[in-house]
Amino acid sequence: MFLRALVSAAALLTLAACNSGDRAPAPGAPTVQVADALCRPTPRGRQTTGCYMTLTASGADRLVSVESPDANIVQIHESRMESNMMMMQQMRDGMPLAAGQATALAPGGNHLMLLGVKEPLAVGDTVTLKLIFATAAPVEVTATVAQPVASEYDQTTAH
Ligand SMILES: [Cu+2]
Repeated sequence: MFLRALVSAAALLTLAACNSGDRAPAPGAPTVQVADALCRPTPRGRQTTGCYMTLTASGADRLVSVESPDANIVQIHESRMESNMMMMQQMRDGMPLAAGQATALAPGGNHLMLLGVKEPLAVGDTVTLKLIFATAAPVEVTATVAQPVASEYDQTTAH
């Protein structure tokens, strides 16, 4: 009787250890879907470029930070008009994501900024981006290097 209790206690411990090592999200845990990830080619002689995509979170969340093996730093930027000039600045608290609603990172709006790109990026290359959220599990995406659909904004700035 005593031995049996010991054995089942050991089995429970093993199970607990397995569960804590397993990082799969619990059923019903929030997730973020990423679509149409794209980075611009790096302008000649520059190590900076912009990346765009569409994020849809299952529950209210926040894109907190982004990492890439292909750039030293990735920042989340917002664009705004100031005295007729398109200015951009880092969103230090990240970018909020409303539940079930597609949020675009797009030319002329919010975007990801790669700083210190390690190898020049040409059309057809890919960039690996790891998106880190406040609640959802991180998502790794492979962005294609391509020119985004032309917009007015494209004529005045590199991103
Ligand atoms: Cu920027």
